[in-house]
Amino acid sequence: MTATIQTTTDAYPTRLAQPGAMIPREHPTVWGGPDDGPFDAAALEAHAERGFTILEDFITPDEVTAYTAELDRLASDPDLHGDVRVITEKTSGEVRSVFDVTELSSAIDALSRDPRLLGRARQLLGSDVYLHQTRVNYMPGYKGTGFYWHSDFETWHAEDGMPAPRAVSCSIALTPNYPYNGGLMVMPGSHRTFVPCVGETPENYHEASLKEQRIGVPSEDAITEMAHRHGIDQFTGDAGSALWFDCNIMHGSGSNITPFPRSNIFLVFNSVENALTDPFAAPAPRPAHIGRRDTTPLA
Ligand code: 6CS
Ligand code: FE
Repeated sequence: MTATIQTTTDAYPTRLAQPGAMIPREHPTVWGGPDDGPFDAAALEAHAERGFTILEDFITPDEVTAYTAELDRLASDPDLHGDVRVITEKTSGEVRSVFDVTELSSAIDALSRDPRLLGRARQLLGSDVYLHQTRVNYMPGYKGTGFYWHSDFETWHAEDGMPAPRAVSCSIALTPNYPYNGGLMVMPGSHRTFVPCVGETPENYHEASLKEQRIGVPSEDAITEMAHRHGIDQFTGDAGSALWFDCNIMHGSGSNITPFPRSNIFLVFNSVENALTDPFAAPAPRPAHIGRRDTTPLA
């Protein structure tokens, strides 16, 4: 009987029993070049350096109106109440996110295939792409709670089995993102460091983590060190602006105690060459509505 040896080496070990040292990212941030899509050389260089790119007026005011109507429809659709794809706020019970939105909205499905998105995702990832995860976030006024500091890739690596940080998220603002209504904060350049987290992943952890993530978040010491090293930028912009950010950038958002809601469409593109394997640090893969496994190239 020959023992099977774990062959896939884990370049980014996390969910450790003891704190682990930060790991320099061995993979590129930008995989394509200026001839592969709408970003020019300077834009690609800036994205590789900072780990994010803000595009004003990415979609038109009419599109903002149309997608906002879609968000309202999804949040109030009685058929979706109790659906696993609908995540509610821990305290107020208001809708916080709806996952798998391209399955629930043909308009958002069409947006994900729009050349403005597909062209940029393919260029940044240097290959055909598919959607790893889609969601709409509602950060209602007064009751919207934020997301603690984290790297999306840390979760997608540990719980979904994403091998390398070759994924990029596009967050399209459907409401104005002010500095004060729960806007996303990012640490520019932090995507080039992988911050391992301490703590074993509980069974079915996503049922808790999507409301409030406690495991798979970096230590305060690590956040302090990263904040001093990189500083903190905030994604502010009008409705219709888009934030493209690397899967491993350290980010988070505060709660929203203002009357102004913060809603966005969140589309995560993964390279077809970076298909999910077994989770690197979780008992079982998360359901497909959170981490998709169909790598059919988006067209
Ligand atoms: O766990 C996830 O996949 C989700 N959690 C957060 C806080 N951001 C990324 C992603 O949508
Ligand atoms: Fe996130």
